[in-house]
Amino acid sequence: MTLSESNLQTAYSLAKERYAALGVDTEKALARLEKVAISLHCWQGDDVGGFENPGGELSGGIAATGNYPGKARTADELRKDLDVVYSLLPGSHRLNLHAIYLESDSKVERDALEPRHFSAWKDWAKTNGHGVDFNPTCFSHPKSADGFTLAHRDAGIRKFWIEHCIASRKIGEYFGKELRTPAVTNIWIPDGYKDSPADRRTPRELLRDSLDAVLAEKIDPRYNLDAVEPKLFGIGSESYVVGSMEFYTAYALSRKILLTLDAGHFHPTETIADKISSLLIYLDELLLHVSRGVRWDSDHVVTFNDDLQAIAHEIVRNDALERIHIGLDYFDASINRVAAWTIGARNTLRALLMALLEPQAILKQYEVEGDFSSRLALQEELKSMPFGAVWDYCCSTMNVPVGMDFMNVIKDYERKELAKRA
Ligand code: RNT
Ligand code: ZN
Repeated sequence: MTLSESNLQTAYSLAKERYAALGVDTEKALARLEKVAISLHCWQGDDVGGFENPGGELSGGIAATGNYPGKARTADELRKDLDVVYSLLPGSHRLNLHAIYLESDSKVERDALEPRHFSAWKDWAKTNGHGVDFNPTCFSHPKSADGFTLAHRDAGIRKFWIEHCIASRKIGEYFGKELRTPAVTNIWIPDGYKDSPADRRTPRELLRDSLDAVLAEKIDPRYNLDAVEPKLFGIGSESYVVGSMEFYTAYALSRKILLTLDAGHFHPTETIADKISSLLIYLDELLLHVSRGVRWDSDHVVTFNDDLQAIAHEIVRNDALERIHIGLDYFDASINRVAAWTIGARNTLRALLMALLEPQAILKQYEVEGDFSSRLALQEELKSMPFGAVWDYCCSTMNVPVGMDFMNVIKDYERKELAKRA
């Protein structure tokens, strides 16, 4: 570490004093941050490949680009990589698993998946204290080759995907029971058209009916929570996506399930931060896929940008840390994958800490008084407050590397482990 322990303490004490002057208790903020569990997306570790069909092509209008060496080839390798990531994050975090990350000696069709195909994940999660979230994989499969799944016009194909989603909810329930924390099982499907459809309505009616069939069986919310994820467009579904924001917002509201907001799924200048307060008035809980679109839904590593800060601030301002499940969703194959995970996750935590350090009471008071000059002045001053010192202190007291030191761990792991993978 470049900073001595005593300097780190001093920097924190000074920061604490500055925040206290604004009525913000840094200790309270740190205690709240400690309880936040980020759901790490397993698919960053192997470019959304999974273990159902090693070497299979990624489809469904999403793409991982790059060929940085070291991608996980087996579930054991993936868990090993994840262990490194978790060791570099302050706090205790979750795993977000996709159905194609099953483990089985023989081929299992997706509509026949069972909890036992995930028992090694369950054991590992139990040992390490991770909650697990789950996702049916409705892409990268011959039955999704024409771009349609739950909204397919062929009843047989719809049935296959309905069965897969039902199996996925049961796997979510299994994780929830075993790990004593509900799994959020999130349904995202690629269904849509490259070019202007003649009929936008029928696929949406089919999707509604398929989802109703998937959700027909009630599962105890202590074990499994259901979520649906809208999207504006994908590669090959530029003109029309069946599961749009309006479709799923109305669906989630009417069926009392969760709505997922992925930061990369909207118009390029549209951010998800402003959607949170509206949706929380009507929906009990949300799931976020924190991501970063660059020009399109490119799933870049989450950086500490304005969008991320705005999302974190809205979660905190709405006092919604318990109602919003925070997951990450990106896949960058052009850099060290362990670093990609760690950088995005650390940024998300860092943004939440910054939000927890906001002097909400003063800002709100300025607003109520109509003193918008002071509101703006303070908002801008906050940007250069010594919040980095609080973050460093947080890392140090939670025994994870401070500053760039986490990269030493990753470089070391790259030399000893990742470099050996062909
Ligand atoms: C795709 C969605 C979806 C996927 C994962 C792999 O646009 O964001 O969440 O990224 O299911
Ligand atoms: Zn997503």
